[in-house]
Amino acid sequence: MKTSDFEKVIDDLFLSIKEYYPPKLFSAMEYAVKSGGKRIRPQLCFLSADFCDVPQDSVLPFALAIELIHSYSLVHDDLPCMDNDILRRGKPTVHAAFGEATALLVGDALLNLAYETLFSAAKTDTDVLSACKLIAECAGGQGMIGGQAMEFENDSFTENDLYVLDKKKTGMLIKCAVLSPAYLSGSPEKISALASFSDYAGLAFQIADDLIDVEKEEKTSFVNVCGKEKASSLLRSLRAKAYVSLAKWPDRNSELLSFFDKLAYRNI
Ligand code: GRG
Repeated sequence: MKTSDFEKVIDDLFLSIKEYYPPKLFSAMEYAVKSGGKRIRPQLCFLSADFCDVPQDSVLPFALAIELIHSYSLVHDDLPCMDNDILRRGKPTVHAAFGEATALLVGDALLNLAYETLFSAAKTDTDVLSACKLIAECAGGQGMIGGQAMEFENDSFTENDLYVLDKKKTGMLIKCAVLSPAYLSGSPEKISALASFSDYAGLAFQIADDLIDVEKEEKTSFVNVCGKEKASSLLRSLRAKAYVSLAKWPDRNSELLSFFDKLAYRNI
């Protein structure tokens, strides 16, 4: 799906809910979701659907829900009680623009909207239901929220701790974006290959982020804990493993593999 088509889907979703939401909450939700995100997870979801020979339309609710979950996580992550950031994507964060109470509610409302989207898709199809459950697990306490909690429950991290933390905090939304389409493919082999690929992609995405933010000196940065050289060499070895994981499908793997390179070797 073209990015512009996905933006139209988001616009339509917001139009369809507008009359039911208090105006400030609605505006702040729109601001959170439509302020220049790269839409990495939806793109991965559609590429994975192509790889699995699954129609992109059937994974659209997954892509949408995952992007809503991603958006809520950034709003909450920026709050004063978490990272206390006032800028995101070069613009005031949601709490800076709309106030802290609204930002908290924006996150809650986006998360619930994500599950409304998934429930509308699930009906009685068991593969779709399994994919929806996967998304909920990846977003929750054993996934992204669990990773975020680890960060606040510990003062320092070893390299091994970071593998666990990043696999959860950053990796799990990437994982469900890549893996949920595979659940519709009925192919255990592709499910297993994409599970590995998504693990490597999630970790590579975070290490790339740490290399970009090198001067931030965060306690959870691979660059701080292991050094720049080691982080770069980790990236190279993740790339090699990602390529091996999809090597069995040389005629289908190129789009996902080039996207891996975009994630791992980006500079924004
Ligand atoms: C607060 C529940 C809760 C979770 C927070 C996602 C997250 C967990 C925190 C955000 C901060 C962070 C550094 C996360 C690592 C993943 C990451 C680099 C997110 C940014 O993703 P992009 O680059 O963002 O896809 P855009 O702006 O393009 O949407």
